[in-house]
Amino acid sequence: MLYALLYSLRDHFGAMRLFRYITFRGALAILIALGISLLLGPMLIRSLQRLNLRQYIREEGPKGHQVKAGTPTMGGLLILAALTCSSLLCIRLDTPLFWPLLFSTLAFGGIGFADDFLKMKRRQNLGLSAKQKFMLQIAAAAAVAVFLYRYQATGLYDTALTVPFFKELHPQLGLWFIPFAVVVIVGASNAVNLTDGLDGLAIGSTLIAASTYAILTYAAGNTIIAGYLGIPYVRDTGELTVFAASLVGASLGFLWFNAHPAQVFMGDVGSLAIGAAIGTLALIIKEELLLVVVGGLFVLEAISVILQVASYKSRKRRIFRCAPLHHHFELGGWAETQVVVRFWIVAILFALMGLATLKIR
Ligand code: 57M
Repeated sequence: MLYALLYSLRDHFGAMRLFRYITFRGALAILIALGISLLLGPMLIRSLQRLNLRQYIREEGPKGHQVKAGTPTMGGLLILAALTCSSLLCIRLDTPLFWPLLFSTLAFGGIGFADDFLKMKRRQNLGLSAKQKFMLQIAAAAAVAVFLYRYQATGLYDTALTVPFFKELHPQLGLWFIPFAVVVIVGASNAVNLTDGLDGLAIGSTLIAASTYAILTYAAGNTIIAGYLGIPYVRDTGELTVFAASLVGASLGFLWFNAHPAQVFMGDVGSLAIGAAIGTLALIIKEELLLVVVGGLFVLEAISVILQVASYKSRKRRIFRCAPLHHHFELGGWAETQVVVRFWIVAILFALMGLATLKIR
């Protein structure tokens, strides 16, 4: 919006030329999202407390978590407000693929909101049924997947897969792109959701993944950089760097309040939305398989649950003290902040590996 309003004034105020640059508007988006978060955060936390939208802690959880009972949740509303306002202000609104990306983020946020709200209303940690939640997620992801599939008719998008390390390999998925895209978006959303189990863990990991995808998006939207790196050039996606930057700013802002001891949890409204945003962005810039590397921490957390459930169902024995992985280390004697910061270090290593694959092709 600011681009449309201010760039046209460049003849009168030379500084307005800056609004032409994605990097400038990206930096501005970080600051605006951070500012909105820090400004609205205390008010939102007070409102959540007043409305008694507080976390119910499951008894079977780690004993140390009982002290967290009563912490306000649904703080993801703050993340979505900062992300949406900052993006709308700083991005060029004539960017076609911004709208399915924003739809995916807010649709998953809406599913999470419904789940959180029902949990609070029922005064227990049971919101939507797993089946209801899953069906709604598939429906929302399918809408985005079908849009992207049909969008390739414009010649501005290709459903062919990008395979890390194999520059020449671009298997055409055709109609299979739709179920594949649904798996990417729903998988990313639930992986972030599972990760959100310790103060600052999910939002700090999001900050790392969003920063990495801001770099990848800028590269994918720039013909020269994309050509040099041998990655797909996806026209008009450079603007989506501003969306990723807004997510970086919103993550920094939420981390201010979610750092241990957390004043607020993001709730499913935040975790489902964040995962959908990152998954959809990865699909749009054709770096969907790279998401497994860049979002490696989220993948590890999800795999730990899959292995634990499979092992318990088949052998009646657990592999981990408790899944997801962060609880295994917490029950092993690591302090919560030790688990979180060490998991952030692992997330940074995964992100660096993801960036390194760009040249190794
Ligand atoms: C999402 N939610 C946190 C908070 C946050 C199949 C099974 C693995 C499912 C999984 C599960 O329930 N996942 C739900 C994780 C919860 O956080 C709330 O949920 C939102 C995110 N969706 O925003 O509102 C708890 O996490 C803690 N927390 C913090 N700080 C934060 O900033 O301390 C969250 C954010 C909060 C708070 O205690 O209440 C969660 O952990 O439920 N289940 C689990 O993760 C459970 N694992 C488990 O049952 N493992 C089993 C089997 C099923 C694999 C096993 O290992 O045998 C653990 N979580 C809980 N209790 N609460 C352990 C038991």
